[in-house]
Amino acid sequence: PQTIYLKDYTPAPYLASHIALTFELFEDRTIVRSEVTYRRNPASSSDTLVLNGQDQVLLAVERDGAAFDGFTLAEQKMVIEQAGEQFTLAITSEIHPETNTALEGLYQSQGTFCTQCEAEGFRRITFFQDRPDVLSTFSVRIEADKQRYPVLLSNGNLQESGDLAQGRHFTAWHDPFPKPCYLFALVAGDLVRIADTFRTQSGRDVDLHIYVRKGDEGQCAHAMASLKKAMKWDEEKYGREYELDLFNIVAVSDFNMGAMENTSLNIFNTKLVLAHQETATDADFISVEAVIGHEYFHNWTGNRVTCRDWFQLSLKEGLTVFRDQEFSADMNSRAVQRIDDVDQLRRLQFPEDASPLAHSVQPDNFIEISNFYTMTVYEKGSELIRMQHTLLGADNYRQATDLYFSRYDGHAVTINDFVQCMADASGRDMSQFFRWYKQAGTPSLQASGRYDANNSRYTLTLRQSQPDTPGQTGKQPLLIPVAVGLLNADGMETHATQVLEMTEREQDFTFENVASRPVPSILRGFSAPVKLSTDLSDDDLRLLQLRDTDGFNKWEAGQTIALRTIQRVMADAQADTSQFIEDFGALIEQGLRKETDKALLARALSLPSIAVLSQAQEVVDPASIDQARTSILKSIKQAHKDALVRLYEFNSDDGAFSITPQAMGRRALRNVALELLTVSNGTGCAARAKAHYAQANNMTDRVAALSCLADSIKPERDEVFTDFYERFKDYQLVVDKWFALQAIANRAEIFEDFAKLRRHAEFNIRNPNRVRALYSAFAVNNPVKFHDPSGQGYALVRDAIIELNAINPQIAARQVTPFREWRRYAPALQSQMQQALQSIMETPGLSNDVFEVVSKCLK
Ligand code: B3K
Ligand code: ZN
Repeated sequence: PQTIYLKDYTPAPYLASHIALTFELFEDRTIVRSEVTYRRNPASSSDTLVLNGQDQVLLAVERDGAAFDGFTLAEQKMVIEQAGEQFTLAITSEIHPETNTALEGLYQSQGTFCTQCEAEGFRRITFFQDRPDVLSTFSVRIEADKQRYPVLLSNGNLQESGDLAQGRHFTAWHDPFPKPCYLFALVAGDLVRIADTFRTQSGRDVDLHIYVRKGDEGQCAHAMASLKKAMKWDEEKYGREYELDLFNIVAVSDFNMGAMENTSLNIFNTKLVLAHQETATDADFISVEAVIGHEYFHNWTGNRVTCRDWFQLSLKEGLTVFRDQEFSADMNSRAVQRIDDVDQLRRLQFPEDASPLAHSVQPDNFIEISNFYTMTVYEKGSELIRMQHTLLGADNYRQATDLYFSRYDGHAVTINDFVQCMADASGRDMSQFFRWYKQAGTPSLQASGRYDANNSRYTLTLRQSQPDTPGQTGKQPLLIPVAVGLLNADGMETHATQVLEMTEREQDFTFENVASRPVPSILRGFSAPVKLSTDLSDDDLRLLQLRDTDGFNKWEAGQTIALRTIQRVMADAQADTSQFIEDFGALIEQGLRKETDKALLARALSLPSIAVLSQAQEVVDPASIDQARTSILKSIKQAHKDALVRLYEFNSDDGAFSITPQAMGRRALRNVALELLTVSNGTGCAARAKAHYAQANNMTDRVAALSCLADSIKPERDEVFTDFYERFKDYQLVVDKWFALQAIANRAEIFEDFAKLRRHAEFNIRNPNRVRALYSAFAVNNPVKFHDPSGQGYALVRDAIIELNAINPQIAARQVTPFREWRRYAPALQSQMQQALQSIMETPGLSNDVFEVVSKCLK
């Protein structure tokens, strides 16, 4: 496998300002004809045209209308040397979507033809310069059987449609905005359409269509409402209007990731479109809204302004994640959104940054770009945009994005170009900030305070350090925005939030007019993606937990206290936790008051996850973390059972279902109470969870009940799981939940259960959602059993990776991530993880995708 380097970037030798495509879709083959006029690119010194092509049977090549063979075919490339100034190439090839299990390029999902071209799927459709800096307008003609495929869609506007001989028909599409081929899309199927319209700020009406399989049309209202909210939000917050007349969303069941922002024809995983209270949880509703927003926002950040090369992926992804997070914060609760986003960053990105797969947000090299759609590029990338927003302030940030859009609409640019807009609009020098894009690893930030009573002065000393990561040592200090406020001993805020700009390795910041020893609230809103450690005492943290004005830090203080408590118990099972348990009781009492923010309290009443706790361990042993964590949960239940019952009852359903943030908060709080009440897995617990399930009028409560029963060995477990399956077996997304909820069971029977699930008639290794429901749920959310000392957990994931390698390399490579931190585990686990990786490495016919991640893990 070949490594590709950012430093080797050169402009495309040829421009391709327009491409005309014709698709003839049949059951056993698809014929694709492309016609492109190539013109030498003045920015390039080369006259060798290199077209990428993969898994195609080449049928014919014509140059300027005559048969042509002046090319060589090598390694998925067609090369034409000394190709000339300007000429037209027409290429016809045969492809096989009906046997395409990689789900890249053109493929079929349950009888619907659909495409996925990002990053490099277009080369499986026709020979073309498959790189994001080649921008073309597209005309597309699609021909197919009319009865089987009444709906034929592509990007842009419908130009023409009509009937053909032999029961076939066609549509013709034109997309007037030049785009890279990774944004091309085609859909052909028998789908139903939900229609609505949106009037833009300038008064144009845009048709909005969502296409789903028959029977799913009742689950689209939330997606449609979310789309309209997103369109309005982008006008208000970024001044961005949608400029085509049509916006289509198509939902398909077989999809490698969440969704794809193809111009005016977004293709989605059904999981991120369909939502109804009976079948979708509150978390599902939230993610549908977020991802509908995310893909829509790409219209400007990604499509109208796109990436020069794939090293710039975070240009569109980091920025668009930031945009969707802010959209969600505006639509729901800002503090809750921030807590959930940071929690996700810590659970999933921090470990990546601490692993052999650590890479910078703008990577320097890759083997397979699909492996770089990572939490680092997306979520850390979003944190980098957020810091720029913090440093510039909202007004300058908006000026900078306006500048970015006006400067680069219709261009393929770099992250550097984006950051330069931040610099130009604000007059700030962003060069030190740019190091965030180039240095991998999560920085550590240490804070210690000194109070000088004589001068009423408080000095905060901050120290930063950057860990070494593969290929990177001796890193430079970063520009870190540290948002700090001060509280006095009574919990009053005496100094409002101030953003300290740290630029040195170690730096003092002084606060004047501090009348008494303060308690600092540091890194408010998680103003930078760092690991913070402070010299705050448990009492200081308790004060912050109760009185901080910053919702995020209030939660964070509680989490830090919990972390310290769990660590004490891990060090000594007899450690005194009485203070913690008592304080926890006071928190529970808060839930009995009407005015309490229930969503925030639900999060305050949740202990840090094993994934987060693992990061604080020198040598990770999930079983011992789980033991300590569970023993504290049991003590909480013992001490506060009555209060928890009251909390559960006080927050019981008030009748009509709704998805307002308040209603979601109430359900979350009640389900946290349920979880605490059922932690001991006894007879009473099972009965309580079963009753909760039986009374549920929505999926959130049903899933909560099932997850409380998952570890149980009581008969109620099977009763409820069986009922759930029977009730929802026609809903694929709910069957996914049924698989996942069993895969996360931390109980002795898990390996027999797992084997049964793997053989279940409804398990299908070709369907990525099902693979994620069974294998990712197990490996990521069942850390105790994945890391079972017997090695059975590792073995079953290893076998799946080997099997998937030949079916769907992208999905196979994803399944490797739970192994990446193998060196951090206790020796007995470590060597078994290493062996699993090694045996994957020895698999014949290893894909580039899997090769890259496994070889990097072992290095
Ligand atoms: N841009 C796509 C991701 C494509 C992944 C390709 N392997 C979805 C998104 O981030 O919006
Ligand atoms: Zn995206």
